[in-house]
Amino acid sequence: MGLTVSEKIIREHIVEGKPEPGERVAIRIDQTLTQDATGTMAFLQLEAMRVDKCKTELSLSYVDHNMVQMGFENSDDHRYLQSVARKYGVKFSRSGNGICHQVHFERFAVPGKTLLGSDSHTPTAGGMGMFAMGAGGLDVASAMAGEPFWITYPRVTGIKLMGKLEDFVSAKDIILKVLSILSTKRNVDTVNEYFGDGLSNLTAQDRATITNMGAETGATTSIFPSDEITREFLIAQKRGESWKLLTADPDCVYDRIIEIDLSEIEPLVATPHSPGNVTPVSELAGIPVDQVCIGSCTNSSFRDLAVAAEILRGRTVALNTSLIIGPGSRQVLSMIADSGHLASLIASGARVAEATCGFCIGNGMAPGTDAVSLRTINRNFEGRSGTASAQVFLVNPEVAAASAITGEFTDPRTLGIPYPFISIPDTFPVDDSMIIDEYDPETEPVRGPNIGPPPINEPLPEKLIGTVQIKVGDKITTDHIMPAGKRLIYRSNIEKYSHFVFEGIDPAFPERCRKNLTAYLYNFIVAGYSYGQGSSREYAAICPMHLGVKAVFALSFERIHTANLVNFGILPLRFQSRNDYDNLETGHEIEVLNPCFGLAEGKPLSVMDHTSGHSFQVAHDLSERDIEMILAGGFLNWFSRRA
Ligand code: MIC
Ligand code: SF4
Repeated sequence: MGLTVSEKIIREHIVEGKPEPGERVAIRIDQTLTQDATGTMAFLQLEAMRVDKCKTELSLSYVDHNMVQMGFENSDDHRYLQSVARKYGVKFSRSGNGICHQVHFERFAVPGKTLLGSDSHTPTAGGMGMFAMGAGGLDVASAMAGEPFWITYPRVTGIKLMGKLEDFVSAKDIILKVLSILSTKRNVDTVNEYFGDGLSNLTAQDRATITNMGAETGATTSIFPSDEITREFLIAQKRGESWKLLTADPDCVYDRIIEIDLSEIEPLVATPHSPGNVTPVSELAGIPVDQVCIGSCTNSSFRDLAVAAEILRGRTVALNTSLIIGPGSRQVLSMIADSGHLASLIASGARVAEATCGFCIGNGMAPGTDAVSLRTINRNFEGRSGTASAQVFLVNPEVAAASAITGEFTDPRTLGIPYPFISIPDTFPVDDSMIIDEYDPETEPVRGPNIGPPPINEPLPEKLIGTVQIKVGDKITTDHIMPAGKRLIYRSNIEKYSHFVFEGIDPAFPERCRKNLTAYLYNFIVAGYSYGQGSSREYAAICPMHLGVKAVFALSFERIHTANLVNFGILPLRFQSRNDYDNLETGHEIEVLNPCFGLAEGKPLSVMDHTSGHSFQVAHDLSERDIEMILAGGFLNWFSRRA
């Protein structure tokens, strides 16, 4: 039987386990990437692992998230990251060089290789046939230390694209269409793999937009084959030698096939507050728009900004609308400058931001109260923009530009202008001078006062008794658990950051947890389906751990967050019936009976609810290795014991 692209890469990298869907397998990681908001913790953890050198073929440390620098904290983190990169022989992409995923795609991604990144949009590199996954910082640190990465051998969803997109419809609409079919739930341990004749009409960057935002489905990754179009892109980046042909075998078997006729897609929009709420733009036409943001790792390539510039050429941004442009990389910025597109954006009244995540992570450009903000980014979780009451809609660059002109939701096909033709150059201006490549094991990392030691948990206690401190519903994202935006400065300071756990839902949560700990009681979280969607930020596990949370009870969990919980010694436990979820309320005092013994036996665990008198069982999907880790109190304890 033939193999899919995903299976080919996994099988080539497998070091342990059976290559069968549902089985746990360990794979070799060729490349890693980290970014500054998750990287400081990842490198502190790498230091704690006491290795002498980074063991991957290539590891990159990017500075792109925490760029606001209102105090010393972010700059200190960047200085630490630069020095620690030199200590371990990791390449360092300086601030200003661009967003990690865009720069990695341009300069380092390689078809057929594996990439692990401490950012959930690492699958961007899947646009050129790389098996690229997001993970918590600790997993990326352990890959840098030479450890393989454990995944569940995935089921592969084949997404067949046929035909060609109409004018003013672009790659963003394809992934929105996919999200409207797959939704943001129940895709854990699957891979979205693209095939079909429609691929010949999609550039490498179009494909990267699709694999980038595929993260919102919750799949392990998304991937395209590596073909002639990939080769042309790599040649244009002066990296032709990195190319190899990589396609699925004609007789490969997908777990499920979704067929999409590209010519039938119209401009789409994801409405608040989930990337999965997809509807045609035409249905919202006329709604006033206060802000338009074009950029982020999803839609900030040369084509995306050039098409927006051409739609805006000779026109002015509407009176009550603010337009912000965020180029994806220094390469993109220099290209739009050289081609004159930047001048037309500036002339239209756009505010041009630096090549960073910026507004996408709520770092500046927060919309006004109740404002409508149209963004080309990948996530519209409530409050992520920095304004709790803002309504954020996700659209393609064409819709964004058209709406910036009219000041209201506009289907760009109604503007009455021809679709601008953007020719992609045969060669891109390559300049890697902002990437530092040094190795000196004697380097002493520079630590500012905000940088604390990596937090360590205690082994799992024999007696697990405590209080349910919060009960939440379905699709709770890691943005809900650990807010970013103005709280980002505390990423290196767990004691401070942990004051903001569940800030937007229940700001008193941390205080209740702390109080309970003084009474020698532990804390628990109760959740519905798809707990831990979105960002890979391991702080959504670390900070609850710091507050004495020992278990999360949920109807289901997302992949990256489950791994993060295990890495920090928190039990991810699954309700076996909806009834049990319904019966368990905030404030209930509960006891997990014989947790250590039960886990070691590999059985479901029994829980006694002392408040209601109800008892129930919870299941888990933990491997033997996960159980060892939880019993030890997390990865770092487990790793040092093993060493
Ligand atoms: C995001 O898009 O949510 C982030 C910010 O890039 C995160 C990483 C983080 O929280 O630092 C992600 O996607 O993993
Ligand atoms: Fe940065 Fe936004 Fe991309 Fe996350 S999704 S890496 S915050 S640009």
